[in-house]
Amino acid sequence: MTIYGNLDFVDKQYKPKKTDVLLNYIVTPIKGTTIERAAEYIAGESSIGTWTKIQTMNPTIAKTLKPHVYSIKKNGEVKIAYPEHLFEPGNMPGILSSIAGNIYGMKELAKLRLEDIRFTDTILKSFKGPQFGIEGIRKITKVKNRPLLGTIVKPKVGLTSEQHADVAWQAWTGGLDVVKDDENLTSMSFNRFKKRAKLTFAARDRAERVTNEIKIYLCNVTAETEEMKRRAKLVKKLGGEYIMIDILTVGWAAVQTMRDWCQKHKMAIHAHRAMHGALTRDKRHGIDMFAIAKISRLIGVDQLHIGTANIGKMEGAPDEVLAIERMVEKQEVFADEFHHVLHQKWGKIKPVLAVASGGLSPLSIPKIVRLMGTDIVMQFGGGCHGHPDGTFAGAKAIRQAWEATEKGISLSQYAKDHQELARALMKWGKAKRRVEQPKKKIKKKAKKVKKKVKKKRR
Ligand code: CAP
Ligand code: MG
Repeated sequence: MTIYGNLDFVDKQYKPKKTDVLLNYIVTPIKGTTIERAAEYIAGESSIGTWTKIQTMNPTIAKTLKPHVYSIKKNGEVKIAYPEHLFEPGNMPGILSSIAGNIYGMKELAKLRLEDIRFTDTILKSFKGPQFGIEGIRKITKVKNRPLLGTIVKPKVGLTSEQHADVAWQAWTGGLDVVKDDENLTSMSFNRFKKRAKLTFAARDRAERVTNEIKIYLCNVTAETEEMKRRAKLVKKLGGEYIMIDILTVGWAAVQTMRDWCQKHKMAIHAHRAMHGALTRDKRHGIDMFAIAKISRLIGVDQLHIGTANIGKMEGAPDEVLAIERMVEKQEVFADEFHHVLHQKWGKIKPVLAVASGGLSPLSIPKIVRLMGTDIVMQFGGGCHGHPDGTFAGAKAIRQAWEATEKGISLSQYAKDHQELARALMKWGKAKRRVEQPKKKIKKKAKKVKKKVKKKRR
């Protein structure tokens, strides 16, 4: 197909090189357009082509910069190999303007989803990756081999700075390691950033003295980039070890700027993914959370929200969330046709600590640990402050639910002599029991039927 003159991009015999950036797309052409034709359009528009043959094209450009569509499947899965010279190392916005830019707007495509990117060594080396990695985070928090237990101050927005600091105090002294600002809490008239940071870090310092444990405050600096630097500087001055950033609403360029700032000031980055749903929900359109997580690790966040594998309130199937967790934690990720995942070696890029958050309560802990392991941060907003006896009791219930899980004791058993957990089970277990009740009844009925059948046989 020579849409772009003699720039055929589809070449199923092409063998990708180590110096190719590989892309995995799911392509849904409009009626009347074949996948091959759609693939030609994508490869051309994301690299050196345009809608018609141009006189200014020359053979050198075509030879050195032309991408190759090397795999097309009936389900619309298209793999494209881009020579890495097409991209500016170290410039994530630039890379995305090619591989996730104009192509989304092409009329020939009904839908387009970017599933995964395989970065080359040159591109990997041009980004910092996480400053601390999982090991480094465990050194900062002195939490050796259990999940970090945290909360998000609720209501999301609305408390005064004094009230915010008090809720944080209750959570830390109740037993949680981490207190986080909510993603939409920045600096409001009733809760200015400066005052909140000062009062909450003061509460953190008191809580550390009282509990003799390291306590972490994830202070949300999300704002215009220069303002983020000013807020991060205050966090540093107040003794903070982390800054929290809503990475998608601030944008990748700002995340790169703050990653460089954090290198200089030895600060960790907690990455919230608010707005990801606009990109990730439609499984045949947008950008997969897998690719967003990969970009986040490459730029260098230290902690990243990846979902709760359907245990909490947010969408995200278990196998997808677990594939993301493996990719952010391991040094090599193997190709997985089912998840459209490309083989990726991470070289010296450190791992990211996965964050499970959203709709969790103390009752979720055994399942989360079973599914996602213990190299995670678990965060409970409503599942802490919604405890019938308040935040302090909610924090204790979360800690107790972890202790039970660690000891291999059922929550109901452990609740017999842990009042706060008992009260959490009362509140959130009922909903669960209501749902589960019919199943138990079915089991009882099945047993009765079995007994009857046995009797008859005698
Ligand atoms: C959780 C949360 C987090 C979500 C984000 C919220 O609160 O603070 O932002 O976890 O979702 O605002 O919903 P709850 P994800 O514990 O009260 O649900 O982690 O999937 O990005
Ligand atoms: Mg939130």
